[in-house]
Amino acid sequence: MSNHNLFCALRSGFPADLDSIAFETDGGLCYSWRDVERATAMMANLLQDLQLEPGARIAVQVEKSVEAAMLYLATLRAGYVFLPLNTAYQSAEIEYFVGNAEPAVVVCSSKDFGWVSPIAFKAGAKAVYTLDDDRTGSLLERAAHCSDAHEPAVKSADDLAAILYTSGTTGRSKGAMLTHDNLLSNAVVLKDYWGWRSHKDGGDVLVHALPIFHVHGLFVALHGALINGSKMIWLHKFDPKLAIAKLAEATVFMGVPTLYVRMLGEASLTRQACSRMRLFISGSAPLLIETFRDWQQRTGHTILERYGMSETAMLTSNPYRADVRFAGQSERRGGTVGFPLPGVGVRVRGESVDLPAGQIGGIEVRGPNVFKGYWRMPEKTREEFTADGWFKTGDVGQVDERGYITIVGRSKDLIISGGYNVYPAEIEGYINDLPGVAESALVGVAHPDFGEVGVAVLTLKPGASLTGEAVIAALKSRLANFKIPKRCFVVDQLPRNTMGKVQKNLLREQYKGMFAR
Ligand code: MLC
Ligand code: AMP
Repeated sequence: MSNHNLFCALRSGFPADLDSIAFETDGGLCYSWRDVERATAMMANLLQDLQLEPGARIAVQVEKSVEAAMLYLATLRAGYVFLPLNTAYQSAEIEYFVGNAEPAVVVCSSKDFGWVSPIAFKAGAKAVYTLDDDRTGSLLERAAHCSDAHEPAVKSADDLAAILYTSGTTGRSKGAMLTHDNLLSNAVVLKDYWGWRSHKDGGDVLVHALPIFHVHGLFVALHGALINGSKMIWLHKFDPKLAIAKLAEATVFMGVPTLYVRMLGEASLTRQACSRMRLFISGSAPLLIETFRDWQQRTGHTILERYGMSETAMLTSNPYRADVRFAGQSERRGGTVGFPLPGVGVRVRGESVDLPAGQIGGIEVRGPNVFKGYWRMPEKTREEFTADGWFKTGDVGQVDERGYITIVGRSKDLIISGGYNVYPAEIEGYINDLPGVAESALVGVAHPDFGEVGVAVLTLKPGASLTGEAVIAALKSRLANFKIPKRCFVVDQLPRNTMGKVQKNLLREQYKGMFAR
C-alpha cells in the first residue's frame, strides 16, 4: 500500500540541496531544508512516544513562528490531526473548541499555560506543551531529547490531516474535517495552475505574511512553497513597510485584501519595489475593484484573485496563464474569482436547477478538495450537502458567458472583516447575555481598511441604562478582538418586518456610510 501522508508529498518537493534556505525570518534567522527535515522528525518522535490513539487531535494556539509551522508538519508526519486555533481566541472560545475536539495534546504560549492547561486536562488531554515565538517552551525542550530520524506514519488518502473550526450561522462553531487527500489534491493543482517555479527553474520565493491558523496562510501559502521547494521569507506579523521591502527578494506574495490596502498606503510601494515579483494573489474576502486597479497602476502587476473556504481549500482562481477550458482566457478580471480549478465542480443553483450564465444563485461545489464533514456533527454535515453530493458554500454568485465566476453576496449571515469571519449570531448571543440588554443585531458595514466590520445595534430592557461603549468594553473581555463590533448603538427598537423578523438590510442601509474614507 502506498503512503498518502501529506507530509511525504510535501517533502518530495524539497530541493536536492538540503542545505539551501527554506525559511528566512524577519528576525534574521535562516532554517535549511535539512533543519525542517530534522526538527519535524524530532517533534514527530515526541508525539509518537506519547502513544496516542490513531486520529488523535493536536490543538495548537501559538504565535506565528517557524517552529509552529514545523509542529504542523510534525503532526502530519506522526499521523495525527492538526487543530490550529486563532491566537485572538479567549478562554470561553478555547474552552468550547477544546471541549468539542477533545485533543490529546494541546500546545499554547507559555503566557497562557495557566488558563489553557486546566481547560485541556479537563477535556482529557494527555499533555500540554508550551511554544513561544522566540524558540523557547517545553515542546522544544522535550523534542530536543528525541531522535532526528523518523519514518512518516502510513496514512490513507481519506485519513484526517486537520480540523479547522469555522463558525456557524446558528449555534457554535463546526470543525471542518480535512483529509490528507483533500489538502494534497489542492496543493498539486495550485502548483501547476499558478505556475510555481521549482528550484530547478530558478525558483520562486514567497513572502509569507499571513497567520498560520487558517486555510490561507497554513495551506495555500505554506503548502505551495513546500511542495515546490521554494524559500519563504517568513514575517511573524504583517507589517506593510517590511512586506514591501521584502518584495525585492521575492517572486510570490499572498494576502487578504486588507494587506493590499495597507501596502497601497505606503509610498515605498512602487514598480521598482515589485520588479522581481512574478505573482500577487488575493483571497479570503472580496477584493475591491479600486484596490485591484490601484495596485495595477502603482506596481504594474495584476492581482490574481481566487476563492476558497475552510471546508474546501481553493475552489476557483483567475488564470495565471491561458486556461484552455475557457476559450484560452488569460485575463485576470477584477471583481471576479475566475474559473473553477481543474477537478473542481462549481454550479450556480436556483430552486433545484442549475442556472444559466448571468443568473444569480447559490454556489455549490464538489471535488477531491471538498472536506469529509463536520466533526461529530453528522446532521449538520447532511444539511450542508445536496442529495447528489454537492457542498452548499453559502455564497451567492453568478457565472458569465466567458466562464468567470463572481461572488455577489452570501446566503449565510456572515461578516468578513480583514479576512476573518465573524458570525453575527455568535456576537448577538454574547450581547443579549449582558445584563440590561433586550435584543441586538450585528450587521456588516463597509470599512476602508478591513473591507467590512461589524456594527451592533441593540435595545435595552425597561429601566436599564447601558451605553454602546460599555457593551464593547464588556465584549472585549470575552471575545477575540476581530469579533468586537467597531461601533455599538443603543436604539429604542429594531426594525422588523410583518413576520417580526429583524430587517438587517435596513440597518445596513442606515449605517453604511459611517466609515467612509
Ligand atoms: C485586528 N483587528 C481586527 C482585525 N484584525 N478587527 C477586525 N477585523 C480584523 N481582521 C482589531 C485589533 O484587535 C485592534 O483592535 C484593531 O482591530 C486594529 O488592529 P490592527 O493592529 O490594525 O490589526 P493587525 O494586528 O494589524 O491585524 C490586521 C490584519 C489581520 C489584517 C493583519 O487581521 C490579519 O492577519 N488578517 C488575515 C486573516 C487571514 O489570514 N484570513 C484567512 C482566512 S482563510 P483594538 O480594539 O485592540 O484597537 C479563508 C479561506 C480563504 O478565509 O479563501 O482563504
Ligand atoms: P472561511 O470559512 O474562513 O474559510 O471563509 C470562507 C469564505 O470566505 C467563503 O465562503 C467566502 O464567503 C469568502 N471568500 C473567500 N475568498 C473570497 C473571494 N476571493 N471573494 C469573496 N469572498 C471570498
